[in-house]
Amino acid sequence: WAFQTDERNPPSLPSWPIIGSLLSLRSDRAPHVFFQELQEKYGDVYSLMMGSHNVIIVNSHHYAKEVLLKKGKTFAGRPRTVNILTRDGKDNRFCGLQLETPVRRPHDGPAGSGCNGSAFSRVPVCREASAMCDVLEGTQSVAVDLAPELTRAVTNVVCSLCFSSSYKRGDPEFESMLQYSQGIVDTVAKDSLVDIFPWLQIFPNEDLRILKECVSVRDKLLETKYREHKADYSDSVQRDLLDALLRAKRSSENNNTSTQGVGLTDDHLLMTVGDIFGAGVETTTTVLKWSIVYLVHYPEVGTSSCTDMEMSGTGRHPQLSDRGNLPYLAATIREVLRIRPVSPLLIPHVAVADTSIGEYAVKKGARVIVNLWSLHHDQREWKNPDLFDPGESRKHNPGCAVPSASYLPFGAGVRVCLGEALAKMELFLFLSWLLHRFTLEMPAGQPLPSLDGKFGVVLQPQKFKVHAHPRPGWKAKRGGVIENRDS
Ligand code: PLO
Repeated sequence: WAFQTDERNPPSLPSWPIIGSLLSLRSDRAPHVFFQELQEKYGDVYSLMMGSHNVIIVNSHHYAKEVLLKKGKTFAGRPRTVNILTRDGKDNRFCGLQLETPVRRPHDGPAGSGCNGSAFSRVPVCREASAMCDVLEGTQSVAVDLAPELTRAVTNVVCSLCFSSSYKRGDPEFESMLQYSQGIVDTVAKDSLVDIFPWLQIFPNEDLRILKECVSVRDKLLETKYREHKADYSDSVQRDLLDALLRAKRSSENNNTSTQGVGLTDDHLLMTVGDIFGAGVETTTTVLKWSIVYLVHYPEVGTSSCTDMEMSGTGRHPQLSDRGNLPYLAATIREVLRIRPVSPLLIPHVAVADTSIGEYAVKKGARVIVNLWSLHHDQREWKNPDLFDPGESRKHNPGCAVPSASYLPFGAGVRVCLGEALAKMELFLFLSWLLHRFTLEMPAGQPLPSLDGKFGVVLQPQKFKVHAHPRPGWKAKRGGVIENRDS
């Protein structure tokens, strides 16, 4: 007894030198599902070795909140595994360390512009939603893959925030962006393999080659945008995020006492804007795709959302101010984010000091993976967690934004998603516009799209085609004003 300390190590998977717990980690399942299965045997918190790294997997919300909120700063470190993508962590969110001075969120509006949350009014989501619906109307009930148009709409929102630019249909730069981005999403998560076998970085394999190639295409695109911005930059106007970062860089150069000698380099700036751009596109697009998957699986959900709209008496297209009037659609979006979280393992955290999670000791340098999938599918917290049920999730906690404590689609704490507010606004507007103008249906004889995700750095649905039938009562009049022909 005399030797027993209060804190003990978490239950651990068997592990061997060099390969770590690799032999126990062989599974056909996606990592988040497999980690949830291991929870039955090892409990809510357990540890394993990835090569020489001690990794702690957290599978319940009590412990997750300790990591993200209560001890958020102690667990705010990031592994340097995405260094190819971020030029050795020179972004400040995804991989790099938190800056001491809070960085303005993009939706706060450009620094010094005096904008607050209402800067949203300047984000052209409705313009993009309308353009997307027009394109879909042109498909004349031929089954189409909605993904490219959804991606273009979301990309244009982020593009106008970051670079004040947008892409037309068929723009070759957009096509190349689609391609490199998919390449990065598919390969970057596999860097956990690089963690296990660090020499993979030295002896390039196929994935690493794809990743490097895609990153170099991306970097060229970012560098061009940067060059163009520098060429016509002016201190008096701030068009977008890139201008705001440029201004911050210039003022830190003029006033180098504030920056502890580190300064903002070109790389920092490029990687920061690259993260925001990449995250802004891939995440929101993925949630929209999942929403459509679930809407075709559960057509009654779309009908109920539309009933909401009709009830709220909108003889026009939905606007942001309608958000409070469409509770069923809001519940649907929440349920999609629960059942298919974009980032089921969030991004690994690293303990920056010796600490603990619950009753377990955690050493400095340990990696901590919060398994959001386990939180969102926890039998103790959710009735039938594998069932898509916006109605049920709403009943849990009526009128409340958060349906259960075991729900963190955007993470929490110092590393919380930077784009949460923007994402929620886009999801609401894009989906309400889509449902307002179309009914979505599978082509006759086609099986429903798979509910299994494709695991990558984001959990994406597989490709599928749907019919977008224009709703009979609605017709766009010139000038973007919409009327209900039946009324
Ligand atoms: C998506 C592909 C882009 O080309 C590069 C990129 C940058 C930031 C990443 C993002 C990708 C995927 C989603 C990530 C985001 C940072 C935060 C976000 C990981 C790889 C999530 C879901 O946490």
